[in-house]
Amino acid sequence: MDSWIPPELPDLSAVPSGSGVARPTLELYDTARQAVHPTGADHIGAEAAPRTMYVCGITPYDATHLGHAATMITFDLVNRVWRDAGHEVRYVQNVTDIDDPLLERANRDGDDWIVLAMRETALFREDMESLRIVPPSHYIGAVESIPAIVTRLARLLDTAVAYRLEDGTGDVYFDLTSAPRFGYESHLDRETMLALSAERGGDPGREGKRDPLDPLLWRGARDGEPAWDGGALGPGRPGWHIECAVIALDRLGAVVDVQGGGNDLIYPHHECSAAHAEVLTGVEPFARHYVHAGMIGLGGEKMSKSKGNLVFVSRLRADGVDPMAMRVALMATHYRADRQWTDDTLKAGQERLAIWREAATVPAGPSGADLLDGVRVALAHDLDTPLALSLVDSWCDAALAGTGADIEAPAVMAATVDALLGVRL
Ligand code: 5CA
Ligand code: ZN
Repeated sequence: MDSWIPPELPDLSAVPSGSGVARPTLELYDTARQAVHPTGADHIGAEAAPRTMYVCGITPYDATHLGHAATMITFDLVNRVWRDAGHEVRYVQNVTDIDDPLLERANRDGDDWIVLAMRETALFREDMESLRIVPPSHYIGAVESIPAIVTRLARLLDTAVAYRLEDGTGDVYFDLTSAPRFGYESHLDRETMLALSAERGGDPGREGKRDPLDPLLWRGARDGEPAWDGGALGPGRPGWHIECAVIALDRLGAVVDVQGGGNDLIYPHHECSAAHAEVLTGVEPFARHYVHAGMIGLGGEKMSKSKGNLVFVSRLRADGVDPMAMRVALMATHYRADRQWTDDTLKAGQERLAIWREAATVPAGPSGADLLDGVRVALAHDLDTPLALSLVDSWCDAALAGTGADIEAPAVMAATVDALLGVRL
């Protein structure tokens, strides 16, 4: 499906590096390794190879809240840092445009699920554009991927990795014994997996499964629910985890550099997607880095559709809030931390942005090349935005105090925050 219009990216390659050091390698925390690890370090010819990233996108209802925005900004930073280092980036994001929660919401509101999904996806695109998020190279819906999913599932049925329940529903499950390393990504014990699975769309209590944790691959057609031709599977619709696995495999190959999303997806979603992909290809691990953004909360709880404690990007925009201030506010804290959104968070972002804008207009300031180097190093270290933003603050304070004689520096500062942090002054 269509993504959105890309922001203009200033070219920083003409700015001489202050220290003359080579561009730092992006290091990211990998949930599977439980450590910060350099990206691009684990494969032959990695230096010249394109970087690949799959990010779990929205289920299109209640979009775009600030939690979605924070997660999209996180992976936008990965994209920008890689590009700045000269890498080609192949980036795929999905839209879960068929799933139980989408149908439940459409039923609740008397909406057509297709209209709801199209409306919310359109709103998400607008919000992404306003936040200057570089669009994915492929923006892919689950529905348009059904034929590809069916082909892969047929293979899993043939090889007995998938099994059909014998209760007449036509539901097909993934046999977890085919994935002996299951759990390597999330490191959770079985009890926690059972609890999270029940909470996050799984059905550990379902009768007839070989293992309560076995995830759904194909849901047989039900009265009143949309269904597609599944060939040997029978009519129905795909399960959640297999959608992301197939979209990623089809567009990016058997292994991706980064599998991304919020930390609410660590289990079961990313554990199961990885298991599906690895059984389909025979190659592991599916992702060289499993990268997870912390949850944005409001009023002490995770911002979530089910709780309804949402602040929408579009609402703030309608109230006249500059999306660049939202971006600065969300980057003021580290992406991996679960954090609360308050009025003060936004106010601090707005004040900071105003100072940056003012400083960009001074005739000269401290070295722009040093600032660029500093921001590059900060971001390369697991996207340390608090440090990167404080370096910009320090440069601005000094420039506004009349310190420094670099007449190129105000423009370099503006280009740095634009290209690397996505903030247009
Ligand atoms: N469609 C699935 C992924 S395949 C999904 O989780 N959709 S979502 O609409 O619920 O979330 C979209 C993205 O935003 C996911 O990466 C999710 O992990 C992330 N996300 C959801 N809520 C928050 C939050 N409160 N804070 C940060 N990120 C969030
Ligand atoms: Zn996903």
